[in-house]
Amino acid sequence: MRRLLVTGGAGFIGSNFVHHVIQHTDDHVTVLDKLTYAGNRASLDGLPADRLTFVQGDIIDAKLVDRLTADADAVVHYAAESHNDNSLHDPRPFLDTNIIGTFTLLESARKHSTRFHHISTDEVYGDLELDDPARFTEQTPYNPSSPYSSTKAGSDLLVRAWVRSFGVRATISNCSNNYGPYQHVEKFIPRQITNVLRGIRPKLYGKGENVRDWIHADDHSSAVLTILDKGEIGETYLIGADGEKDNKTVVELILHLSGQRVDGYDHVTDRAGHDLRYAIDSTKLRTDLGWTPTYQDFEAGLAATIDWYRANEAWWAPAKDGVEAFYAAKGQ
Ligand code: NAD
Ligand code: TDX
Repeated sequence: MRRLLVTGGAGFIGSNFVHHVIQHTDDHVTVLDKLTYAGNRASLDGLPADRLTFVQGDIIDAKLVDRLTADADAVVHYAAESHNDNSLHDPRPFLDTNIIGTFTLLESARKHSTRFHHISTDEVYGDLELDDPARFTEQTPYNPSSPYSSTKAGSDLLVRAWVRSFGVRATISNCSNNYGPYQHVEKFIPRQITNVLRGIRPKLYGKGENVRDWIHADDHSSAVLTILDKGEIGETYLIGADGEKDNKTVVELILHLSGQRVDGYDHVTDRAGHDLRYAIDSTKLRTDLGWTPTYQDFEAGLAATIDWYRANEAWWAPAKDGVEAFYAAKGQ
């Protein structure tokens, strides 16, 4: 039995990871989460009390981080400010949590010689042209576009420096866009699903030609566990499941699966600096560590996600009106 400290474990991907770990291993999980607007304790409901300890706190709190890291065999670091649109509105919390928070955790991992896995994003590589057959690899140069992605890039570089300079036993993964249960309604797929459930027309930024490379959150979790078990210290692994789709196709599929007319959506003001296309080449993870994704059928995964939001309105409803008011004020 390993003792894992999971930061951001009450967020979307972190909570999916905690569910996955408890189902598939004997590990004990301690979650450290500030419960910002994006965190929800209810996302961990139903998990066995003897396998999970929940601590509400901030990753920039060095004393708290030190105490929790001292008791952990490994830290899996998900906590972040994660939404591009928020980072365009108010970047400061992104610097505090994504940069200073990661620094604080690294210093603690250094002090206690604790294994560290850093969760990051493909957005650190910037974007690709729509007609470019290239995909991101571990060798792609960093070129982030937004305040969010630049702070994630900064945090990745801190991890690399702490490995090289101080011998911290860390790995990094950069994953593509996740979908699945427990995702905040500010994000694209849950926003459109819950719009349809509320009788609001889905909102597509610009022409909707932008491409994202979708992976189910549970496949992200299995990849992270694989890296934790078998990854080589100091290495970066890209995580993706060959799920490229343009946004227009995704909105039309949500409408179709919800039994609505597929043209029943609005084009709204585009995002400033909107990245065109992300695409992941995950050959290294698959070949070196033997990982493969389970959710190969996007339409089936999306249908199950729509069912989850339909069945769990009490989980998302409290956030919905505030999110829509935030977007409406920006013409989105
Ligand atoms: P999220 O916004 O749903 O969850 C973030 C969690 O971190 C929340 O529970 C929040 O309360 C917590 N948190 C924020 N600031 C904190 C702080 N200072 N101290 C402690 N806890 C804090 O985010 P997500 O979509 O689940 O993303 C999780 C991680 O995965 C992030 O590091 C993100 O960059 C990365 N990532 C996300 C995606 C995606 O598609 N969503 C893709 C690749 C990588
Ligand atoms: O209402 C919308 N309409 C729309 O067209 C919203 C909210 C988004 N979009 C577009 C913008 C993007 O092209 O949909 C796409 C996906 O948007 P988001 O869900 O905001 O995700 P993205 O900006 O691609 O970033 C996500 O993936 C990488 C996560 O939020 C990041 O945390 C992760 O690093």
